[in-house]
Amino acid sequence: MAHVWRDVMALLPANETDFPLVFGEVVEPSVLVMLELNRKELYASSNSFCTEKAQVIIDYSWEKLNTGTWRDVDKEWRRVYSYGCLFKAVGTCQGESSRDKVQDAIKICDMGLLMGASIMDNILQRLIAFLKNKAMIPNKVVDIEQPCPKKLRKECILKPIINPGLSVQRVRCPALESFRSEFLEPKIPVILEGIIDHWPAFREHTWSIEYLQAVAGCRTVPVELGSRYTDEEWSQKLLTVNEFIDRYILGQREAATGYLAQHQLFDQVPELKEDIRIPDYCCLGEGDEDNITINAWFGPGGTISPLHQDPEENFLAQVVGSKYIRLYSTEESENLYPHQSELLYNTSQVDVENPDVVQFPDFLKASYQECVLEPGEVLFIPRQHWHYVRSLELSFSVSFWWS
Ligand SMILES: O=C(O)CCC(=O)C(=O)O
Repeated sequence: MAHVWRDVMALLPANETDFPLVFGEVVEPSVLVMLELNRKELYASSNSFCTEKAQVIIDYSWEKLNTGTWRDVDKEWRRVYSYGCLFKAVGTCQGESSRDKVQDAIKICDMGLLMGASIMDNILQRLIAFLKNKAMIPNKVVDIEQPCPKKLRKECILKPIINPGLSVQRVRCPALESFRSEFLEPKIPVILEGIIDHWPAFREHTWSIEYLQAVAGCRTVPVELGSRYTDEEWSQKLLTVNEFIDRYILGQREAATGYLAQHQLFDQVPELKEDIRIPDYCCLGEGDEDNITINAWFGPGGTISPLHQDPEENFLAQVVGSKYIRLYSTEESENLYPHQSELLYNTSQVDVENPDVVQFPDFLKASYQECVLEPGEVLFIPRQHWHYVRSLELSFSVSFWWS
């Protein structure tokens, strides 16, 4: 593979003077000196940049990012961390560029995007775009339509029979005003049909394992491991999308469940964001588009999100596969036995489809609605409405949290 160093340097300011290193007072002078040293070396002698100093910056700021609660971490430290990642990623691209080196550099940039803050006109994202396209990271090709029977985990889709008396109603493209008066204001869940058919995710770029590998295979993302986040053994791990697909979708670790459930995926992978659209109905909220949180939920059949509630209105859009969903209104909260701990107070202790009725006797008194959400459908979950979700097969959904 060709050298990429010169092209990578071309993404950076032309000289040291134009390379910004400006931080608030919280960043100690010694850290600034280290950052300046990195910058100096980057421009001083081409192709002999040493990544060790960059690692010092990463390690030092990592400590700051992991002290106290995340919301109290000063954004300046997140910027310092991103600079450390930038220096290290650029340094990694020196010399003959092997695929492994390029993959390492992309991973370092992803860490900066996940844990750091935006710097220099989103240079980490631009560097990844260059490395992915120009350095041509190979994408494995697996056709979801013609899976290799030995590898793809056998999915047995037993769709629950929905009791018509309990089923969530469906409406086709309601007018904004009728959605507001009939569902949003009275807090009534509804499945909206026909409102996302135009998404490129269903047309030009049909979402499939193959497509995901092509646009995001080499990207590092946090993955949830364990059947549900309330379990003791539940954990999070950083994996590339390809690793996640190999291990948890194509079934090499049959016993374990992995879920790519995260709000940063669409910022990290702009190609995926271009395949979806914010539903028009979100304009009924008070915030602007920047305040809408867009979450990705990608995982194998059997992935469960335990019964919980969220503080915002939600449009859960189903793109690939189907999901069984149970909904309880806030009036039922007492019968749902929320966890006592501050961290999980919005999550029920009850295993919805297999409840322990001795420990949680009132659970059976709670009235609910249910549905199987199919591709192309969007479920409106009113703010604070309790929801339980189980994927019935390989599934990719997108949710929009808005207020
Ligand atoms: O699809 C899922 O597994 C969970 C979705 C969810 O909880 C949400 O969108 O708030």
